Amino acid sequence: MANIESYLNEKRQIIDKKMAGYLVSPDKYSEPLSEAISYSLFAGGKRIRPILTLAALEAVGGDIETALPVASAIEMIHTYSLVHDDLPSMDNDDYRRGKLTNHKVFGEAIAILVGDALLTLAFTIISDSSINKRIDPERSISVIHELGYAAGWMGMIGGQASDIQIKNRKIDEDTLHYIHTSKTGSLIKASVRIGGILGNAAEEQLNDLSLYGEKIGLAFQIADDIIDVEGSMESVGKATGKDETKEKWTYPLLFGLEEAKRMEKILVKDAISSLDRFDKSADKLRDIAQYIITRKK
Ligand code: GRG
Repeated sequence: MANIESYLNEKRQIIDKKMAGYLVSPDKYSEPLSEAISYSLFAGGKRIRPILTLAALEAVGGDIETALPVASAIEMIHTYSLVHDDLPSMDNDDYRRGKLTNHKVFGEAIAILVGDALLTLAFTIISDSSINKRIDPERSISVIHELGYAAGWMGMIGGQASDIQIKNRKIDEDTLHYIHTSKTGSLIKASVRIGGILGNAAEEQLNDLSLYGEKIGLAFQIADDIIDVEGSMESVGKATGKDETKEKWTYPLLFGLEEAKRMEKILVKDAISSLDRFDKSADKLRDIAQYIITRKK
């Protein structure tokens, strides 16, 4: 756990460099949009999802160079979701990652297009065989399927839609569990699984990674809810205390802050236990699980 920050920093820089290489404007006409895309993509995100892909790949003994394009694409999908989530018709946020949100700077129409461009660019990168020379086509199709499923109606979009639809209504634990595991958990779980898939994981290993991904995915959103209660605009880089004012149901609101903290700890413990069959090669995954609930933003 001691050196997880330096591992995260090192991997963050590698991913940022890789992503920058994909953001070259095809022509002068598309330059204004690429400025808006870069604004959000390089606004200082933690890169936790692509790092999970790399760490899962390491756990099964793969070479991280193979996974960098796919990991970059995963971060693009995540950034798209944040840009759209901040829109006036969604969460209506003015700040994200410590900066004005995309639509506040470039306008709503451009922010929608930034999200669309990032989502489609992600799949363009993953399906480009000249970029992914070391990944066989069948494996690429598996990755595309994993991501389409996790980021779409069956995952992130489904959860986001429910989250919006139940606003201002009290919900039960099962519904909240569905929203958190879909809206946030699906992409996190897919990020881990994709690392395993790219590293040619055995079925048993992939099952263990799936369980790990599921547990940390939920823990991640509970931690996010807790940070919303305890953090400040300065420390988090976005408005805090919003969940309660909008009567959006969260774990701290439904169970109380202390119980939510107990639950995230249990999830992390279970996540780490699901890696029992792995040796030291999964230590980074174990450390990331702890980091997820100790982070301050
Ligand atoms: C398609 C119109 C349209 C909208 C999509 C899918 C969606 C809107 C939003 C996704 C839901 C969402 C934003 C979930 C919250 C997940 C979450 C905790 C985000 C913050 O992730 P971090 O902490 O952020 O990893 P950084 O900034 O570090 O990348």
